[in-house]
Amino acid sequence: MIKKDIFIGHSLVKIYNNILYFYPHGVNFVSTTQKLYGNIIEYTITVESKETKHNQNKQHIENEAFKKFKGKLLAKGLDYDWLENISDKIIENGFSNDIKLAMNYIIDEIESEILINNNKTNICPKIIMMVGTTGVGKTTTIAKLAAKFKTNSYDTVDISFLNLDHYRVASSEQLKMYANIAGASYEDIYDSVAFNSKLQSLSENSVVFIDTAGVAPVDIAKILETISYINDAHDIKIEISLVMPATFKKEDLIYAYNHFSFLNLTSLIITKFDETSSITGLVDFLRTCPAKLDYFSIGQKVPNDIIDANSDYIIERLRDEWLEINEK
Ligand SMILES: Nc1nc2c(ncn2[C@@H]2O[C@H](COP(=O)(O)OP(=O)(O)OP(=O)(O)O)[C@@H](O)[C@H]2O)c(=O)[nH]1
Ligand SMILES: [Mg+2]
Repeated sequence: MIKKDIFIGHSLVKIYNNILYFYPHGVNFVSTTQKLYGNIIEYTITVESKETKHNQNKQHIENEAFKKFKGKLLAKGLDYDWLENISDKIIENGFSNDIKLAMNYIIDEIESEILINNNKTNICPKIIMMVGTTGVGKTTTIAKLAAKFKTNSYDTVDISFLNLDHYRVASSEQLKMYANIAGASYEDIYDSVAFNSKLQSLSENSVVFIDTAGVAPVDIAKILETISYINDAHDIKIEISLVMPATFKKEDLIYAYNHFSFLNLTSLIITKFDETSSITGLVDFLRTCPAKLDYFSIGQKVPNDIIDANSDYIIERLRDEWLEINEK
C-alpha cells in the first residue's frame, strides 16, 4: 500500500534528511509548498512511499532552466563537484522544476557547512591580534571592535592598542587616533621582549588589540616576525583573527588563508561586504574553511559598520544575488 506523509520545516536539507531517515528506500515527491513568515520560509513537502523496495525506476530529469542556473553559479565561483553532488539530490527530489526551491536547497546546504562563532565570550583579559594582507581593514576593525567592547561590557574594561606595524608610514598616527576616540591606551612595540612584558603585566579587566603590518603572502620575513612575537609569548593566550575582504576572489582567499593558517588562527573577520555585489566565491571558500567566522565589516564608518558574523546576513545576500543572476 502506498503511504502518504507530510514533512514541514524551515530547512530543505533537514527535511530531506528526515525523509531519508523515515524512508531509506526512497519516496515519490507529491507536492512542495512554501510560505513566507517575515524572513523565514516554511516548507511543506508531501511524499508517498515507494511500492518497490529499491528505487530502480527513478527518473532523473534535469530541467533546462536549472542547468542554466547551475552554469551561472559555477561561473560565480561555486565548486563544480560540490554543486553536482547537491544537484543530484535536487533533481531526485523534483526541486529542479522550481528554481527558487532549488536555490533555497543549495543555500540551506551552504548554511549548514559554514562555521560561525556564536559563543563569543567577553572574558578578560582578552588579547586579540589582527593579521592579514595589506589594506584589508585590520586597523579599522580594531577601532570598531574596541568601541563594541566598551559598549557591551557592563564592567569597565581597560582597552589598549599595541602596534607592531612599523613598516607603513603613518600606521602609528592612524591607530593612535582611533585609540584616542575609543579611550584606549596606545603603545608602539618594537621587539618581542617588550611585547611579552606588556602582556605579562595586564590587569584582570584588560582587552588588548594588537595591530600588525599588512603582509603580502609572499613576504615571508614579515610573517616570520609576527610568528616570533607569538612564539615568544607562548604562555599567554592570544586570539589570532585573520582579516580578509569580501572583495577578494576565491583564489585570493584560499591563497591568503593558506599563508596565514599556520599561525593557528582563532577566527576569521570578513570586511568590505559593502564593496561587492557578489559573495558566491567567498561563500564557497567559507564552506570549506575550518576557521570560524567572528565578525563582518560592512562599511567604512567607525565604529558602527561592524556586525557579529551571522548566517542570516550571508543567506539574505546570497538569495538577492542569485535571484538577480537567475533573471539575467
Ligand atoms: N568600504 C569599506 N571600507 C573598509 C572596510 N573596512 C576597512 N575599510 C577601508 O579600507 C581601507 C584600509 O583599512 P585599514 O584598516 O587601514 O586596513 P589595514 O589592513 O590596517 O591596512 P594596512 O595596515 O596598510 O595593511 C581604509 O580606507 C578603510 O576605511 C569596510 O568594511 N568597507
Ligand atoms: Mg593597518
